[in-house]
Amino acid sequence: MEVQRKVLTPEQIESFWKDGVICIRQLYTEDWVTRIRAFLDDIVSRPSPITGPRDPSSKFHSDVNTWLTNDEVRDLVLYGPGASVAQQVFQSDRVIFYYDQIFVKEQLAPAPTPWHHDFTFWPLEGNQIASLWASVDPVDAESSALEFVIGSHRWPQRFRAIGADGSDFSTGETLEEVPDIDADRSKFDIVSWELEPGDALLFHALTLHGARGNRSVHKKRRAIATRWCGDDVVYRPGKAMEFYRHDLKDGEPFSAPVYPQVYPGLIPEQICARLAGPVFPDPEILRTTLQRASRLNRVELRPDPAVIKLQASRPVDPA
Ligand SMILES: O=C(O)CCC(=O)C(=O)O
Repeated sequence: MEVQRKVLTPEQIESFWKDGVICIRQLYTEDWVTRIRAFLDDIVSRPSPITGPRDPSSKFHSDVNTWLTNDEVRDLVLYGPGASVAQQVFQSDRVIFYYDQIFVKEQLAPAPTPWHHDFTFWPLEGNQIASLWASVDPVDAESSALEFVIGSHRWPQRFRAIGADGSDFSTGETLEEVPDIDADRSKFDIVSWELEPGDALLFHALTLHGARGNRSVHKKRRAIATRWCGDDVVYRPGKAMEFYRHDLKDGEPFSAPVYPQVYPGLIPEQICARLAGPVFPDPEILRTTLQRASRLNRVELRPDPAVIKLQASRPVDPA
């Protein structure tokens, strides 16, 4: 499959570093939008092994690492325009894919996305870390447009990692509370965009962002974020929940079969397992993560027990 590239202007690259977020109009072709729409609906009805069975009454659906089990998401990651735009803002020799996350807010889904930055959730260190977020539905303030605090990626603070459901992913570090931005929004330089399907937002891992619930009676807001890293990113264990086995050691350049190099090209021995079939979470790591989560009584994850059993005897990752 041919890799899609999109050329950013020098102004867009400069704005990314100055503001911490840019809007890239019509990044995804109509064909990609159709495919993304189809796989988002598919994932909502058949969640990944990490997320497990869904609560049918919920109007908010999130899932992670779906590229490892869904071939359509895999193709978007490996052959879509994400790696190309990340490379241009990072100006790096290599671009590594970290993971994908879906955020589907149905009509009148009340849940806001609390203000946060992503950096403190992730076992990474470096400055070349960004997410590419896009919705396959038109988005406006009513239908849960993402909002960003301009320039917050240049602030010195690192904030507590609180998930959308209130789960606290912060580890031993001393982290500050995210400021109460909604208490006085005039103190902050907040930006958001009305988007059409195909448009995308590229934002730095330290940029504070959030969204209100979906107040639209008519519009769903079906979105996917893909997360990308450049040359300066290293692995820092213990910062977040992990689900997959890899051989990365503290401080090593961030890349592994479950975090593959995509730019300047795939590395055959790294990507072969995923091209050969789905890659499931490591049962042992998943169990430990779940035990930790339930011990802390912080996070509710409901992986599909059948998948854990199925995978118990299957090596996940040849690295
Ligand atoms: O789509 C949303 O509501 C949240 C997106 C988000 O927080 C992210 O992609 O990091």
